[in-house]
Amino acid sequence: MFSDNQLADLKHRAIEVLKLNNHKHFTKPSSKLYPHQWNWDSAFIAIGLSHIDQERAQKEIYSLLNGQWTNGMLPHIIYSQNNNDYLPNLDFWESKNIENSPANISTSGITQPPVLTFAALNVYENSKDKYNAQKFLNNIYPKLLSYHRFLHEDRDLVGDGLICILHPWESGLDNSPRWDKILQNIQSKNLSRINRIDNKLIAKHQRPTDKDYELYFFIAEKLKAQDFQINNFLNLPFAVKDIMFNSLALLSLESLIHICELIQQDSSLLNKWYNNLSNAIITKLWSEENNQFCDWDIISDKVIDKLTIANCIPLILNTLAKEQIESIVKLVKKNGEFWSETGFPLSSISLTSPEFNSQNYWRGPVWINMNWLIIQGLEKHEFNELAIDLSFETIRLISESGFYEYFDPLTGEGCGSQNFSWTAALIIDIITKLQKKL
Ligand code: 9WN
Repeated sequence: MFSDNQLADLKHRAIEVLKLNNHKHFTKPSSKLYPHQWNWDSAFIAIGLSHIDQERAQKEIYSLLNGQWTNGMLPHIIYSQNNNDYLPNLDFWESKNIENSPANISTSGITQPPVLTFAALNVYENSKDKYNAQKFLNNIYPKLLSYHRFLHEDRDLVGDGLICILHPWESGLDNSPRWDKILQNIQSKNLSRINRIDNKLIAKHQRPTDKDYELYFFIAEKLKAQDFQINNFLNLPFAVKDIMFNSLALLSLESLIHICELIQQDSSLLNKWYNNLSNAIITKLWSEENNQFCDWDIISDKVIDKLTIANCIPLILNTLAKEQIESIVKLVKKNGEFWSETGFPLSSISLTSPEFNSQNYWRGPVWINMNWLIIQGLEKHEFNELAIDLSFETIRLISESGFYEYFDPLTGEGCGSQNFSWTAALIIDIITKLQKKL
């Protein structure tokens, strides 16, 4: 379907995108729309970089960990100084006033999906200079451990082993319809109008609405008012056991246990977290009624039963029952819920869902990190042919449309920002692995 030269050329163009977005010790998600360092973006970016420049991949992770708080929290944004072209800007979070935050770095006060530890292990595995990579793992291990302690202790709000997110931005899939009901139920007279920058750079219909933004700021203000420390979750406007976030935390924990073996550290505490989280995902986030994994809203104490690609991300786990694997594979294959006969896979929500909108952010478009995670899951459970088909369709989409942030699943049209870093980074990973196989 693609010649060796075509694959090499696309990879070369992807490397150029990462060069373009390189900023000192990290890579911006895109140069204008997202001019700072983002948490899970950097993890995906480091995976791509690990195939082409080990030193830079390691730097990307060191830079992210520099923003870590003393309670282990890894912020969703680490701000570059002197750039006020993004909202919320660094002053919004007032993180400098908070004891836990790093002294000379401005960060947000919330986190993002935990892909970092998985990425760090990938960087080690893809490295040429193993001596240096081992040193890198030794250096970052205490920070990774404290990060996971934060997730498994501070964020296990109910005490059942599952991790809670406190803001739609923490999900990474900000305006996913999974959050609609919770956001609709927030009754407040204190919503302030936000003078947005994002929708002046990108077509309005491709971004979240003004109302979404008002609610995002309102929820963040509430968290800020309590210094991002949670005493009573019932007072929070938003608190969810997010199925994708928990699956990524388990994947990352598995990587941390592996890192422990590599650098000869004791992993007994990690094994305890692992067993708790793994059992809790399988027993508490699997809905027999819907025959799918679901999120849980802890404030209303109710299941969230939307069907989105996030509900399929548990496929990356080792610990699923055969029926659970089969039900996800049925959803993600061609002519399933996310891949139409004539379109491009995988849409971010079910193509038949009433909320489906082919160009609006996380409410329909294809995102390359979602495809990439599903490819990892398919390979893990040996659906190799389907993994290769999805890999080639992802390559086709980018080679026809460019390195966009997201894509219309019906037409392939690129949406959001151009020259988006994780699109480039993950296609480097996909192509490199295909080149080894073919
Ligand atoms: C808010 C940077 C980030 C991604 C998120 C994506 C988008 C930010 C925004 O961009 O979110 O964090 O301003 O919309 O939803 O997943 O990490 O690429």
